[in-house]
Amino acid sequence: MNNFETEKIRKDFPILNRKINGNPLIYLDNAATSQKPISVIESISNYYSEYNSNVHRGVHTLSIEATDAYELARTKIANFINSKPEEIIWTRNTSESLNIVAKGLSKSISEANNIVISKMEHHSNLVPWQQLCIETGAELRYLENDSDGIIDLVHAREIIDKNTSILSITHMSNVLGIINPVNELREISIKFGTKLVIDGAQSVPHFLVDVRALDCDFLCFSAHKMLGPTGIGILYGKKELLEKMDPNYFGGDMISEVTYESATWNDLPYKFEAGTPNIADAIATGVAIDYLTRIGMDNIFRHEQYLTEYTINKFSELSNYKIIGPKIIKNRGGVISFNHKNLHPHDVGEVLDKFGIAIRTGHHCAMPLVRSYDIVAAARASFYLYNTKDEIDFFIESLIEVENYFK
Ligand code: 7TS
Repeated sequence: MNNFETEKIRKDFPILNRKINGNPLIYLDNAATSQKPISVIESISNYYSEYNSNVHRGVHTLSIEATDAYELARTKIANFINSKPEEIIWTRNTSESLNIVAKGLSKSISEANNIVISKMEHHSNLVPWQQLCIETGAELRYLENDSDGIIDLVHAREIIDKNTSILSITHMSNVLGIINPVNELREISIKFGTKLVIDGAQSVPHFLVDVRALDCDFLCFSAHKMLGPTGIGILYGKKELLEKMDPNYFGGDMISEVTYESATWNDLPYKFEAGTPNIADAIATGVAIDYLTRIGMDNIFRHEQYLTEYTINKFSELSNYKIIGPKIIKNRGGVISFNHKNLHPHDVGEVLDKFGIAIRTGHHCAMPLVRSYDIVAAARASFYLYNTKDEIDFFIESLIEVENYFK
């Protein structure tokens, strides 16, 4: 992606015109949430001003329009990840999607089983499995990785066995930026019938994820990290597995027949969508998908890799800052965690904010991973399609200014 296109893209994001503390906003906190293009923002207001109505209920025009738009958005998601619409369930976010899977599979887990995850999981893909193991007596096993985050596949072959019911792994780490070898892990686990769950919160927004090619059983991601609104997430599940899985929530829309004594469940995907859904935000998510598709996921990933490589090279000139994670671009996305050898990351983040630069600092909801580096927090810059090389230059200059600020 050349600079001209990035400049064109930037015009679609009204927030990028903001000044923060007198400086133009440089938004490098995309792993936390992305900014939204005007088409997504307008889609929400258009829904409420033109056709706000409940879905799957009415025979009136507004309800039909709302239902059509809501279901079209589901189809757009399905096409985007190469699945079928009935395999797409709207949730609140990645965290809820993962919790639904963990709860839904709980009946098939016993103390004879083990569940395998990595040591770099976001709490959303760690705590639900930890809780499931506490409830069922199953063993929670961890894949090992080196300090760059590279998973040890020899060790993986040792711990994944015939009792491994679930292998749940983040596609891309929100701390290290590494892209995990999900294909290899699928190959290792497939002969045991292990269910593969992928946390796609950091992958689906940034590169093409094809659930058929990956042969994953579940994929969880959030709209807000991919130009869409907050409050809406996606759970993809293989049809045959979703059909066997119990729903977590009961109520309107998710039933087929109800008597005073019992109830039966609606078809997929509605079995998992109790109550009035987040209609406006689902529709706006479809608009976000349109935007990403128009730019092209390959172009987006290439642009982010270009920015990441450029930033990593620039960091080598900063003697007091150290990157946590791989320093090469292979199998890596646009998330760079780093620390100053003397300054606390929160101080670094606060001074950067004075220059208009937004980064995240903290444990990034991956406390055990961050602690394994003998630190309590890290600073993190994360990129998206609207970031530019000039912004990176200013960011790097500002990191030097941060040092001067505390001198
Ligand atoms: N999994 C990964 C890999 C994530 O990065 C996040 C959010 C989640 C799950 C949870 O997503 P949610 O939409 O349910 O909150 N990660 C971050 C982050 O890195 N900074 O803020 C949120």
